[in-house]
Amino acid sequence: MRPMDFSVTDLTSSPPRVVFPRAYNAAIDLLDRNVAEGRGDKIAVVDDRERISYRDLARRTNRAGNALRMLGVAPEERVLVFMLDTIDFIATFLGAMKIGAVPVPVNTLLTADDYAYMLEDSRARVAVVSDALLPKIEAAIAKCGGTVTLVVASTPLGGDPKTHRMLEDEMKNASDDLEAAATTPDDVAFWLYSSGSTGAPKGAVHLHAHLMRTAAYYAQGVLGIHESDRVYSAAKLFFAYGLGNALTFPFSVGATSLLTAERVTPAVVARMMRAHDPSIFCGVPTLFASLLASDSFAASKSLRVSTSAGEALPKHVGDAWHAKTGSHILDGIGSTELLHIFLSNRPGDVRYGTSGKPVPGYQLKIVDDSGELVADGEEGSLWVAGNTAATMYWNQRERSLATFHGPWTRTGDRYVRDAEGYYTYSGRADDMLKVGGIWVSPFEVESALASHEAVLECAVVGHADENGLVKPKAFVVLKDHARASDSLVIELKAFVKEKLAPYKYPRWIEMVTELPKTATGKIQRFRLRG
Ligand code: 3UK
Repeated sequence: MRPMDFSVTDLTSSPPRVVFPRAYNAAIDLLDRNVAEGRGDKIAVVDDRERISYRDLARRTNRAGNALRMLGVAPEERVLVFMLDTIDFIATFLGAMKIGAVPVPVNTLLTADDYAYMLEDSRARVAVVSDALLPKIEAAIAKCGGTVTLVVASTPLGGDPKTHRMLEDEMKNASDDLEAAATTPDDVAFWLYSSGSTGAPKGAVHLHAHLMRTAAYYAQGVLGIHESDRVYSAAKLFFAYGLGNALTFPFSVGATSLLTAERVTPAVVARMMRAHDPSIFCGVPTLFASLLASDSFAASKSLRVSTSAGEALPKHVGDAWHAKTGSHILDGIGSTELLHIFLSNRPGDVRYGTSGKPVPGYQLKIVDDSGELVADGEEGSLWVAGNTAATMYWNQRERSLATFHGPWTRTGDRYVRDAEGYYTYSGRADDMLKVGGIWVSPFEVESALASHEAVLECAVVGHADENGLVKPKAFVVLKDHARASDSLVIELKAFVKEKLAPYKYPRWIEMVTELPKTATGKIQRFRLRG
């Protein structure tokens, strides 16, 4: 039995359905199907260096799959994908899946300690790494003493590949014909790491069937993506949000994905808009706010809709974007666990300040502490059921049991539904912060700060900036309060930036002589918020 057939999406049934053949490989469904259906010459992806058709991308993916096989990657083994947004990222990701292996894309902004953990936890056989990121992975390998095989992919951003194997060479020597592994819709396809408030990152395990289902439910059902769309996702491919936006969704209908390896800035977004005229733009709230604040910004001529996720989109940002561009931003909430957006605004039904209504294909409930449904207008914990939920966190039984309960997944978010059925976000149940759409654990920032010689103790909480978007704020008690000064504040910020992913540093530091504590000595964070 070889996976040759494609899935069939039925959006007219309620809820929408995707039917899978038993022999199924998502890489074939996302790529080869476009060639089989006559879209072989259509441009699948444009990156900083080239534009590639579906036919050529299918071939390059086969080469990447064969190269990984030749490097000794067996079905079910993990391949760490530590890459910037390029055509090679996509060929590596889908090539690994096509041979039945399990690609694990990772956030490119983390520290060597994080990558050392992910290499050990995943037992990755091969790591494919963009040249510009090589020093970080070398530092990680030195820490964990792993035996992973490194393969370096060149990017326009450069970086010295040293004497490592090059992906380009490995692919040159590989056949562009590849027989897919005999997988099923329920086989493990890829993992995505997500961070919790304490403890190590959790590898959320996703299946082959999950990709097309997210495309059917959200991208086709809500966004109405079609073949003639050009999608630019400022959210990168390593993020579940970006992976859906820039790979799954456009490939599910034979549309075009626009990529850049460059770090997202308003200037880069402006250039992408000018150069490629996307019809769909995907960002996070902080980016929409900074685009609106930059004088030179103009949306692309063809822009018909934008999406926002990662954290709640402030109402005034949505209103200002609509006034400026004439098109709407659809705010929707998704998660690494559910893979993509399960609650969203939709075209023709946008209510800024809310997350909209459930995406058809998902069931939602808001419950109190005893698990009873709360009345409309009352706040409770949001749970979601849908067949795109991760099967577990890899090697984390306790944390899996706390999150995945049969068909239901606990989101950890607090929500209120109004009488008309719109859902409004009202905060996290834990201490986790979303900064620029990416998780930050206050505990991690605290331990970084506490490792500075001047610091006695500290507490980190979320604090809203001028746009109503949350950033870390630190309250610091110094060993010697007389040392409190502006220059020490600057030094502490730089110190944290050096130790952690830069987006995690505290934007404000307040020097205090003591922290509010309970009788038992526990810091009372709620007294520091606000
Ligand atoms: C928060 C939101 C309010 C919320 C994601 C789209 O963000 C994604 O995944 P993560 O695992 O984080 C999930 C958590 O982020 N959140 C996300 N979107 C919103 N809060 N309004 C929103 N619109 O706490 C959620 O539990 O990093 C987003 C698609 C795929 C994703 N993985």
